[in-house]
Order: sequence, then C-alpha cells, then structure tokens
Amino acid sequence: MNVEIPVHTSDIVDLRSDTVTKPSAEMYKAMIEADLGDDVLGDDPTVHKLEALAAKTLGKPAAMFTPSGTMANQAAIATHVSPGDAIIAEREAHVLYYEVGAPAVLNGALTWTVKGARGVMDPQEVQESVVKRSLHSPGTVLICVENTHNRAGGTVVPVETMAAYRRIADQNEMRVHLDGARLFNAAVATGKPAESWASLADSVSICLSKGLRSPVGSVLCGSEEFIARARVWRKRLGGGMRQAGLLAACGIVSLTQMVDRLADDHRRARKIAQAVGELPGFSIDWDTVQTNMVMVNTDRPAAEVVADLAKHKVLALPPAPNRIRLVLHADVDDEKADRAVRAFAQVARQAV
Ligand code: TLP
Repeated sequence: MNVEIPVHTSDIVDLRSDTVTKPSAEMYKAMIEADLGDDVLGDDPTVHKLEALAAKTLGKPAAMFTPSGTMANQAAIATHVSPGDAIIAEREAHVLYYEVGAPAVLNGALTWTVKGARGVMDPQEVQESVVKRSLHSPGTVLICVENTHNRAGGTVVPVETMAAYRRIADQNEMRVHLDGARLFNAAVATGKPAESWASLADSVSICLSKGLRSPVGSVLCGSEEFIARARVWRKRLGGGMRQAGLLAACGIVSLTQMVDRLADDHRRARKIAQAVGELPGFSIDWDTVQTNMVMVNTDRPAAEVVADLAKHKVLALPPAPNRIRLVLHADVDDEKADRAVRAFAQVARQAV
C-alpha cells in the first residue's frame, strides 16, 4: 500500500486553543497500521491498548476512551452522583463554565462553587463548603479539581493542595474527580509525574486532543468498578464508537511521544508573555504564566484586538471583555511565536 501522509502547513498562527493541532506524521502512520475491531462490542484491540496504557500511566486499575473531555468529565460526575447531590468545584471550572450545565441537566446535581486564587481553591473554603446529607440539605458528595486550570490561564494546582482536598473528601465520605485535560502540562511544568495528582483522585480525565496533539479523544481513569459504571454513561450519552482504534492509535502516540514536547509550548508561552507584556495597552499577570497559556489583559475591548490580530493572520480568543487567551501547541513553532509578537506590536502601534 502506498499512502501519502499529509503534511499540514498554514501561514496562520492559530493561538485560539491547543485543540486546533493537526495529527502528526506518526499519528497518520499509527492510524494506517492500527488493528481495528468494534469497540461497542468490546473487541477493538487498539482501544484496549490505549486504555491499558492510560491506566498504567496514571496508576489506576482501569480506563475508558471517550470522544471528548466533556464526555469524560460528565460520565465521571454522573457515575459519582445521584439526583439532588451536590458537587464542590472552582467557580470557573470547565465542568461548570463550559459544559453547558451538564451536572444539572444530566444528574439534577447542585453545585457549590469556591472562588479560587489563580484557579486554586483554598482547602479551608472547600472544607467550609461541605454539607452533610440530611432531611433538609443536599449532601456534597464530590470535589471536582481542574489541573491545569483553563480559565485561570493554565495554572497548576499543587500536589500538596490536591492532598488537602483528598483529606477533606476522606473525612466526609466524598469522592474527588480530577479534570486533568491538561494534567501533563502540570506534570511537565513541575517535574512531577501525572500520577502524583491522579493517585489523590478517585477518577481522572485526561485529554489527548490538546497539547498531546491527537485529533480526537480523552480517557477517563479509575477503579474497575467505577469504569464499568462509567461505560454505561458513555453509552447512554452516545459515546460508544465502533472502529475507534483509528483514534486510539493517535492517543497511543500522544501518551508515548508527545508529553515531553509540552516543555517547548511552555517556553514559547513565557517568551510571548514577556514581549507582549512590555507593549503599551497590554499587561500580563506573570504568576499565571505557568504552562502553555498566556492571558493578556488589554486596555481596549478584547474582541476588537482579536479582530485586529486576525488581520495579521494571528488568531486568539477573548474569554473575558478585556482579556485575550493565547494557547501554545505543537503547530506553533518559534517562528510563528515571533510572528504573534510582531502582530501584537503592530496592533499596539495602530492603537496609539
Ligand atoms: N477546553 C476548550 C474549550 O472548551 C474552552 C479550550 O479551548 O480550552 N476540561 C478542560 C480543562 C478543558 O479546557 C476542556 C476543553 C475540556 C475539559 C473539554 O474537552 P473537549 O473539548 O474535548 O470536550
């Protein structure tokens, strides 16, 4: 078979998200060579291989491949809670802010929010949010943690803080779910294995399709019993996929070959932050520049600046009226990072 592997080139600097990456040559090769079955019938060998690899990497007994991080999170929450239960989560956590009310819609769950400092909830406030189930009150049964924290700018939740959440959960018969969409960014930034956080959670979701470059897919990890029940939720949500080994093959490349390269994204994020922070009209909260994101504060409306940047072929998103998010990933090399800085400089000059 003679198949040409596509090479994706573009002169656009796309900093909207690390979800935009195109599959690498290794991923196309892995897809062509993947052994396939029907994963809804439970016999896709490549999916089995990915699930075993993810479980081993995170130190959990079992894992389940899902089409998205949202489904991994929501299948986890649905497996942990019953209608009328409450979950504790950071106020701008992805599971609340960007998953269109799924905990309420799917499970009739209440949410107790705790405002974090740069995405990190104070354990004392988490403790104070615990409510025992009674005739009168919905009990808090789950603490959701996001690491790295997206809306805070890709900030790391320290292992020690995670351990404090674990203690609170154990003392109150609660569970901990870790939205680890970018857990490997936290691992690479701190030099600690992803398992350090995963071992403190009952369930962990990781995304393969962000900095790890897969086109599609996430994995939910936990105990055998938990994953067996989560599989029912995945099916119920329409997440059963047939020859999913095609996608799982990319996920295996993600976990075996794409983790170390996240350090390059972090380095470029710092470089962009340094340069853009010095331009008039823009500022950076340096304490949030910890991994592959840069949140740029702008004096002008962020939507206007984003539109101006697009004229220079630099794409970004405005997550708040005066904030622009830049996300580094495998398809933005040093040359493209420099072009992004030049575009910001031109936009800053035009605004004067
Ligand atoms: N985040 C996306 C958008 O939804 C905002 C992005 O561009 O950053 N957890 C976290 C922490 C995430 O950042 C995301 C995606 C998810 C879960 C959901 O993943 P998908 O998009 O695969 O459902």
